[in-house]
Amino acid sequence: MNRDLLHPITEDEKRTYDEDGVVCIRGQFDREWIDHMLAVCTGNDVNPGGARHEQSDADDPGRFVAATHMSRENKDIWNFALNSPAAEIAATLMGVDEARFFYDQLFFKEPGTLAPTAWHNDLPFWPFDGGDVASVWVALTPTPKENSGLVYVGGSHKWNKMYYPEPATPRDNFALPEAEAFERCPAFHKEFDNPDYRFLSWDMEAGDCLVHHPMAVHGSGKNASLDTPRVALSVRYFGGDATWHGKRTIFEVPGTSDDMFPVGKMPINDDVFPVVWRA
Ligand SMILES: O=C(O)CCC(=O)C(=O)O
Repeated sequence: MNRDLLHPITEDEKRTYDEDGVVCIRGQFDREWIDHMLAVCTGNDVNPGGARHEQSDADDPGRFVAATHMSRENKDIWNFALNSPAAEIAATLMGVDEARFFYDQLFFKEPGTLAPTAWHNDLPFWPFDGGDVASVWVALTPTPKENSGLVYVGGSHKWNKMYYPEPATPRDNFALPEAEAFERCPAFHKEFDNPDYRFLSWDMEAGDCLVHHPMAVHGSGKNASLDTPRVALSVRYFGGDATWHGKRTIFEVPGTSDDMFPVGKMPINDDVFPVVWRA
């Protein structure tokens, strides 16, 4: 399993991340990582630990399972977050000289799952402020656009819009009052022909990843494949200008509490947010 990048991150990739709020990075994780992480994430009936939520619409032929903070219980996912190239990829694209691990999240859609992932940007879910909180969304199965490939609105990270945080799978009383007041994210799939927007999506091979900015608007559709699950692992990191805001939703990293860090300062705690990369 490779710890170092398999090839350097290019200036072009850095520019794309800055301008579009997302960049597709191909082939940075070796086959061993991807086979292992797919087995870890989907074993035990897609129950690798952490907080697991299932979308359970009776008329959906497939299940949409999302899980967070698996790494706090699952040493393989912790190892991936800390020792795979994901941390260096995120740090390099953010342009920070030190990056800390934030948390991990699994997105699993069985073959034929109709459930979309609602359009959203990530920062409104989180107790952070700042732009340097990057997600590395790693495809663990081949994910062509039609099989629930992620779609981004290019440049939307510069809109400075905090959209209402719609959880990937339904949750009661998810948003706290501050976030409850955020405007609903438009249904951008109805705007695909609108030339005012630049929609970005990619046919992904297993082992390719998308790295996105916390304000980049994104979502995904159904998994049209009738034989291949769509499995993706997002690992998230922060550095640079990231500071503590306090909870906007019920989302909470295990081991933290709302008043544990001073607002407006980077949350420094090596147990919950270990340093994973230094320039
Ligand atoms: O995989 C998906 O459908 C959603 C991924 C996502 O929203 C994220 O990683 O931030």
